Amino acid sequence: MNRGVMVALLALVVIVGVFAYLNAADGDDRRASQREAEIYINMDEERAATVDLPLMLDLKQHEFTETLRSSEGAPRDHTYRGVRLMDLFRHFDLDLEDTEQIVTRAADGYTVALTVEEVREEDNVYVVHELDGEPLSPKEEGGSGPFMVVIRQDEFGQRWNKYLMEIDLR
Ligand SMILES: Nc1nc2c(c(=O)[nH]1)N[C@H]1C(S)=C(S)[C@@H](COP(=O)(O)O)O[C@H]1N2
Ligand SMILES: [Mo]
Repeated sequence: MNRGVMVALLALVVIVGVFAYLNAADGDDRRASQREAEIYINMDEERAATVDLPLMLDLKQHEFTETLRSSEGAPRDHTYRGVRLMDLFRHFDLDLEDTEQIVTRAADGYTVALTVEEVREEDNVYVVHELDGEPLSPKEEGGSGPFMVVIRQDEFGQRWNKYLMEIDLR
């Protein structure tokens, strides 16, 4: 191998290394901001539970792939990781007997109403915290997190709720 090629290869290795390092640091930042984040669950207009990442990680994790049809480019497959919304309610012994509607609300005011039947479905409504193996980054960093509601049966994602902050049981 001649000297020029060696130097070029070395430079490449260093550049790739620096990017890998910066990327890992980004991931740490995202995890840190996610660790501060909380979701409130309200029942009959009163705070019934507070959900954070450690609590979520204690519940059964689910991973699945969906096609994201974003306004910002071509459709792409992404892998999401999170918990069933129903498992969160179960964890806090929130019984949905008298609940007519489940309303999720986001930091930007986006509001999505779900039926109890939808939430009870086996493989439909999730609160996700990871996208393609990385923590979801917050809105300020151009992400859809720190947490997002994914409704698998909503093919076009209009009812997915990015930047999830609150869930009302009514
Ligand atoms: N919090 C919040 N979630 C949201 C939206 C939004 O404006 N705010 N837009 C919805 C719509 S209409 C779509 S198609 C998907 C993807 O939106 P994007 O293309 O703006 O990422 O997110 C959904 N969830
Ligand atoms: Mo949309």
